[in-house]
Amino acid sequence: MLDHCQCNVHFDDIYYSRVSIENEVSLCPRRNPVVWSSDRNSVDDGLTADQLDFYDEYGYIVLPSLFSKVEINELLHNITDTYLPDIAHRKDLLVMEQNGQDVRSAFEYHKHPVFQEIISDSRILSKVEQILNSHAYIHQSRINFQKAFTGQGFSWHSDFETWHCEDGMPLPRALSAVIMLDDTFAFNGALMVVPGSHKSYAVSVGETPERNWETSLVDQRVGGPSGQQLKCLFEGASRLTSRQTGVNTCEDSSSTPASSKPTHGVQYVEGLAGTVFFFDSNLMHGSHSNISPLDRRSLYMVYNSMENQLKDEPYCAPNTRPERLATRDPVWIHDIKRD
Ligand code: 6CS
Ligand code: FE
Repeated sequence: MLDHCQCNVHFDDIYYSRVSIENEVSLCPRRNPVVWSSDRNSVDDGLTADQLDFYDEYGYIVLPSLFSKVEINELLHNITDTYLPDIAHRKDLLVMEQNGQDVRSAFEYHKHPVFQEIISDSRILSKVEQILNSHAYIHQSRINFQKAFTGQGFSWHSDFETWHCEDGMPLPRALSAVIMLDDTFAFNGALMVVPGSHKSYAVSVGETPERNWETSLVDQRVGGPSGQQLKCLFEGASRLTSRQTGVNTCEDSSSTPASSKPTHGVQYVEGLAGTVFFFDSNLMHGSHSNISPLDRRSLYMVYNSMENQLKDEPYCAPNTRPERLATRDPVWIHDIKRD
């Protein structure tokens, strides 16, 4: 395995992306840890050593029944009866579906008083801080509605690619915790992940347009992987190179013989309401549209390490995104009360 990533010409930024032409190597091994602590000591409300190993290897973990039905109903009540009415005048916090009728996402709920408990709930925060091996703060919060019949999907992407390029997040030392608010099945739009894909960084082609965020949250046009990169990730390869042949080929970074190479494929993340799904910021994921009669609502909390706070300038975009999409105000870090 090469110990030097030749992904791009920007050697001062190992996660540079949104290049104008396809480079020699466009899929390169991750250069930072996934689980940032080196020990596997038990932590109150933390993950077990086996769970941490699973998260490290596959980039996600699904924990059923972390919240009770009563708690989920209370969250739903806070969303529909308090939060949405309270932000009715803040159209900037809402992202609508392309039909213009249905709310697709509502952002920045973590600043509202009714959600202070949930963002600091130790069932989530302890696991997050254990993985990140540091204190954490909310980088972004949003409620996804994926409404029955009309909720649209999302094309394949790595969140970190966007947070690095557009928000100035230095390293993939962040993760999402997702509370399933509805029973979630493959048929109502469950997120699809490529297990193991978090260990490769897919450099994308295409420069970030001005004010990209105005469209990217409905339809991401830059930052996503190519078909070839995805194919390699599905196959478990961590490099994509055209160096010798001029033809893109997948390369395994290990010395594993081709015949026993891991095939990661795609996994649906299913679970009943109350399940919590944690996934690494660089895990490749996407979803189908929901044409079923069942809503698939979920509460996203994106936690970033306190030691990985955003730079003033984005790495590969003309301007930074608004606070509602990328928190820069550390007050939200320190105000979180621990149990
Ligand atoms: O642009 C963002 O920050 C968001 N977009 C997607 C598709 N996923 C994660 C992230 O919240
Ligand atoms: Fe995402």
